Amino acid sequence: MGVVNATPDSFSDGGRFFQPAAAVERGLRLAAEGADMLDIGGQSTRPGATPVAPAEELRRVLPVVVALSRQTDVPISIDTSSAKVAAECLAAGAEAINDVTALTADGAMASLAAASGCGVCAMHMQGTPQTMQIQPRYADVVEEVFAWLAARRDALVAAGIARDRIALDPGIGFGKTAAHNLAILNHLPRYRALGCPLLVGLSRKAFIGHLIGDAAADRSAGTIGAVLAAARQGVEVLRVHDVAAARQALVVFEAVGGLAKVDGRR
Ligand code: HH2
Repeated sequence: MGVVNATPDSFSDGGRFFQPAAAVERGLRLAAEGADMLDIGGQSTRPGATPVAPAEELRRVLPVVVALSRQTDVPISIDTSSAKVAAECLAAGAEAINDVTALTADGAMASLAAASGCGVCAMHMQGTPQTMQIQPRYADVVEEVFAWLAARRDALVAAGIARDRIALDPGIGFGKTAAHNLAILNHLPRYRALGCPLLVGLSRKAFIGHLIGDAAADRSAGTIGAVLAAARQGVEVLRVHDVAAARQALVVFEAVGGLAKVDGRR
């Protein structure tokens, strides 16, 4: 999944693709690089980000969704927690909703997803982007995130969303310390028991800077290390900014036996 941030303030590429034309060009480039899906966002969810009104979010993303759905066959997901934004983007050609609140923030989101038959990604977050990095706390982060995702999966199915249209995401960096993120990334196979495809967004995130002891370093190479580890643990969808690099690494990793230990069959 390639990330297209039509925002002025995203944590790693804020402002670079804020203008619709730049975002469309970025999306087409990620598609050409081999993205299997494009995730279009009009609101940063980085820690402390200021919420954006749905009208402004729509102004940012709708032209991008319209243009990309005309110019590429790669499925488009809309990264939003607003049912109004999601509805307009689905009508314009998006096929999935990626909601970092797991469809809890907007009461109309689950019924929209159920009625439209779109794909859904439900992500775990402790708190909100405004509060989430103020002392996140868990007794057992792996199991608490697991239980929360299981409950959300059940609630979404009860709301009429087909189970095979739901992907679940433990939410790396969303209300988690570096230690919490590492615990989750070391136990990704646990989440297979949820019975839904797993999506993980770890691209360029702060835990990489923390691990190498340099918060300001370029995190591209660290991202690739984490992408390969997640793939080896069976994660189906990897949300990344640099599709070409991730795809090249994954192709080679698989070809040289990197996935072999997953199931022992090869
Ligand atoms: N991470 C970000 C945004 N959306 N969605 C899912 N499902 N999982 C994630 O881990 C995830 C996400 C944050 O990354 P980015 O979009 O690059 O930054 P920003 O929120 O600042 O725009």
